[in-house]
Parts: sequence; structure tokens; C-alpha cells
Amino acid sequence: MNITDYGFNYDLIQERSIPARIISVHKGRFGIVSEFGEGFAQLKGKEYYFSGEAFPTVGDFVLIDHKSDGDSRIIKTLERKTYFSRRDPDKSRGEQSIAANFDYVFIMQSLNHDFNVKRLERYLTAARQSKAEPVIVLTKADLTDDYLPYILETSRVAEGVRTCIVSSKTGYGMNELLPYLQKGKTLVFLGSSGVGKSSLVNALAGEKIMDVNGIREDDSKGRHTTTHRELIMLKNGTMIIDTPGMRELGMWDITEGLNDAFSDIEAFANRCRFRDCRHETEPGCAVRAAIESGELDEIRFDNYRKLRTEAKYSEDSGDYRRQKEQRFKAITIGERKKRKEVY
Ligand SMILES: Nc1nc2c(ncn2[C@@H]2O[C@H](COP(=O)(O)OP(=O)(O)OP(=O)(O)O)[C@@H](O)[C@H]2O)c(=O)[nH]1
Ligand SMILES: [Mg+2]
Repeated sequence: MNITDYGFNYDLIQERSIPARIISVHKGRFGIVSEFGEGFAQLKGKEYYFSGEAFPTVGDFVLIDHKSDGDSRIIKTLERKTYFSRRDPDKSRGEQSIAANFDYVFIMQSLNHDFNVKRLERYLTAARQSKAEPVIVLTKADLTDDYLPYILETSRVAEGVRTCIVSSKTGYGMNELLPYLQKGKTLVFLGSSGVGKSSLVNALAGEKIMDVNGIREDDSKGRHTTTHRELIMLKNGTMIIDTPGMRELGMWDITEGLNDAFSDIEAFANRCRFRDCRHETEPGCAVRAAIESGELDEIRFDNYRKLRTEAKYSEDSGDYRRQKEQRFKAITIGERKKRKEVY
């Protein structure tokens, strides 16, 4: 087993430590792969609970103190090339890491009632912020006769982003995914529960690696088949991070991705007479003028406004989090131990 096959590409290795990649996350324990093959590891307390190392997530490259007779110890999380997180649905817990060090984000929606262009926009914004390349994958092509309306809707919000239409059931469109299936590259699959993420993993692998709920059919409510995130390697050396479906994608510090996703609106806004124009009733507002002339879609502008408000809210909660962290530094070691137990 060579860790470079898993995409490891760092110069600096600490003495006596072994590089590894996190392939699954469990309660208090991590599945890893290293030159010793697959195994399990736990965090080394000193580094993680007292020295502020970033908690590893699936896809992370870490340095371990290898143990052949039990769980290895994770000493350090190496710098992330790309990273994806969301606001934890349990707001008191702050940020939830989803995946790290991936090359492509497959944003998946199925060609039935799951298709929702606003949700697509939100995923796209977050994907861009991760710094990896987004690809839109519309699944269950066998369930519709006419893709055109979906393609038109998608292209309206995702200019320049490749859209692939596939069916894991019939194999339709699988060739379109070939450019992304390269040795050493990592893909992360994102999308609501039931869109067919795990089914696509199985279809690409040519065997049943992930569990799929066969009886659920189109019902995407409530039941999650995949319950934890996992990185698997296909026979050709491509890695896929399959994730449990997310009902809603909370936003976390997405302003940067937002500007990229709506660069057309930003371009109009730069031409407004006033720099702090709110695009409401101000004179010389280039955004309003673009809406009136039909150059800019009003619905798209409304979505942009809503996302901005949400991003602002997230930034505010980011400030709140930083204040909380400062308070955390001041508390006693005993309490930190408690934190360790809770984690
Ligand atoms: N008709 C059709 N059904 C599909 C296709 N792909 C998946 N399904 C069905 O959709 C349901 C959900 O598939 P999964 O692969 O478990 O979905 P998932 O996105 O992994 O769901 P979670 O793990 O809950 O997030 C199953 O009943 C699959 O058989 C497809 O291409 N066509
Ligand atoms: Mg699944």
C-alpha cells in the first residue's frame, strides 16, 4: 500500500510519524489507510484537545504514530487543499466538517421531485467556496422522458459548470463521468437523501460497495441509508467520498463563493452610482436597470439577496463562535477533559 496512491503529496514529514488518510469517521475513532494498510486510529489528546489541531474529517491527510497492536494515534492534521463544511443542524455545535482534499464536488439531484434549482444554487455556492471544481450530476435519468427543462433551469444558475445526466439503473450517461475518474483524484458526492449517491458509487465500482435502500423508491423523506461518510477507492485508483444525504445545507462563511456564483450580479453592482447601493430605489442603480432591460433575471437576483442575508447571518455566528473560543481558552483543564469525553 503506497500512500501516494491516495493522493498524498506533501514534502514535510515529521520524524517517526507515518502519513495516513482518513477514510471514515466514527464516534471517537477514525478509519485510516497508511503504508500498513487499513486500520483504526484515535486522536492524540495533547495535540487535539490542548494544542488546537483541527479535528480530522474524511479525506484528511494526517500523521500517525503507528501501532500494530491496537488503534494508532493521530498526531497532526495536514494542511487541507480543499475543504467543505456546513453549519451543524444543531446550531449550538457550530461547524460540521464534511470532507477534505477532494478534486471534484459532484452536486447531485434526481430528475424527479428532488430537483430544486434554489438548492442547486446553494450547493454550488458552497462547492465553489471549497476551492474544488463543481460538477452537476442529475440522476435517475430513466425516470423522465424530457431532460430539456431541467437542463435549461440548471444552465440558468450554473453557467460554466458541466452538467451530466446519468442513470445508475440503466448505465445511461456514465461515459460523461469518465473525465473525472482518474487515478489519484478524489470526488465528493453531495445531495439530499435518496438522490442515488450510493447507487452511483456502486454503478461506478461495478459492485455493491455501499448499501442502497431498495424499497424506498422516490420517497426522499426521513430515512437515510448512508449514515456516515466514507472514502472508497475504485479499482482504477479514483477515490469517492460518499456522504449521508443532507436535507439542508447550512451556510458557513460563504461570501467568497457567493461572489463567484453570482459574478454577473456583482459585475452590474460595480456599475452602480453609489458604492453602498442596496439596489432598491437608489438613483443610478445598474442592477435595477439590468432587471428592467431583461439582462438580469429578477428571480435570480432575489435568490442572491436571500443567500447574502443568510451568509451575513453565518458570519455573525462566526463572530459569536470566535468569542466563544476565546472564553474556552480561559476555562480549566478539568472542563477541557469534559469536552474530550463529550466528543
Ligand atoms: N429509477 C432509478 N432509481 C434509482 C437510481 N439510482 C438510485 N435509485 C434508487 O433511489 C433510491 C435511493 O438510492 P441511494 O443510492 O440509497 O440514495 P443516497 O443518495 O445514497 O441516499 P442516502 O444514503 O440516504 O443519502 C434507491 O431506491 C435506489 O434504488 C436510478 O438511476 N434510477
Ligand atoms: Mg447513500
